[in-house]
Amino acid sequence: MKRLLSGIQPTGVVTLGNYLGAIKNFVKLQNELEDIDFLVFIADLHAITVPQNKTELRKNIKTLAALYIACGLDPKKVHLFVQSEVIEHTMLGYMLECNTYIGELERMTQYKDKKVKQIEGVSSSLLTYPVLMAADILLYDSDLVPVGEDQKQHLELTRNIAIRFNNKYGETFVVPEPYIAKQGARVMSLTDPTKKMSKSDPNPKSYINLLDDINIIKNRIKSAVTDSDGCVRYDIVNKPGISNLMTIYSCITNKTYEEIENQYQGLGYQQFKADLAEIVANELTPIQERYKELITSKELDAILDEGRDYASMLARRKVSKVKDRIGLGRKK
Ligand code: ATP
Ligand code: LTN
Repeated sequence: MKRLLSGIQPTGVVTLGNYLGAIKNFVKLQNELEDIDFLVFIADLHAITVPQNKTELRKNIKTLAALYIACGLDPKKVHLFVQSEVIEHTMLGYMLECNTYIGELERMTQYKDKKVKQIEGVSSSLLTYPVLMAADILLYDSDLVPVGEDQKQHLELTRNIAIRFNNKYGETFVVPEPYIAKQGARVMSLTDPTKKMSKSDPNPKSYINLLDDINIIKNRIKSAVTDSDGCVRYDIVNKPGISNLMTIYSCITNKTYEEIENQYQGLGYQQFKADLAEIVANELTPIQERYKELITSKELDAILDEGRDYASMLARRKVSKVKDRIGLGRKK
């Protein structure tokens, strides 16, 4: 049996980028892979590496949990939980920090990017963020970690930490593999297709919030930045805007770029965008409906309780083993 694990931070809204790059792939893996144990969590401890508003954070945790299920994660197949409810994440994080060098952390691109955006100073947890992420993964002996391309460097570090620990203390951790879906790994901004679509972008027109009004979503697609040559052709270098929209089209319909190009030959961008707006709307409408049912139901809490209990059971066992390897506490 293979174990899969992934997490998303409950910061701000959930975008079409998060959906196509992460959540939709989780659903696909859940449905296609056999004999797997799949854990998905809401990375609230990661979220507080940068300042968060207390009320917003609480709301975002619940919203993300409901959205995961609304997007198709099946609680019978996946254990869904909130990271901070399994305290072993921080315990293992600390033990791994003792085996990670500051130089390795200072090299992380995400740290360098986020560091310069901080107004109130840079928290030490922003630097140690990837070690907590390594702990999330190694705690459960995860074999496969489905993430977007931007997380590849963190996965590489996780592998290095695991190998280093195993060499020093004896075989303790499974060395995980990243699983990066070929398509949807990088959905770009609708206003600047050379930048990734990001929920922290100050311009809301640059992204699609999964829970936005459907008409707003359609308009965002219709007004997305493209070039002026009017030919629906995939060319990421010279036509990044239309190529990005084709990626979205292809991810939802499973049509290849070639099929899309043939379908829209001579038809121009207006028709293509109008169709894509409908395709995205049809994908998101049932998700929004299910979300509305879930967010007020008791079902959601029951799902998160089950996930927490299952994850805690695995995590407790692992931490006890790691402490023993290091020589912490008293011998049992
Ligand atoms: P921010 O942009 O504020 O850094 P984010 O939107 O990248 O946040 P995360 O919580 O860091 O959100 O990412 C959640 C998951 O969604 C990750 O697996 C990430 O790789 C994926 N993801 C995020 N943005 C995109 C995107 N534009 N295209 C594809 N996948 C994405
Ligand atoms: N760092 C990731 C979220 C994340 C994660 C993880 C993903 C935290 N812990 C463990 C996979 C496995 C992000 O920012 N997208």
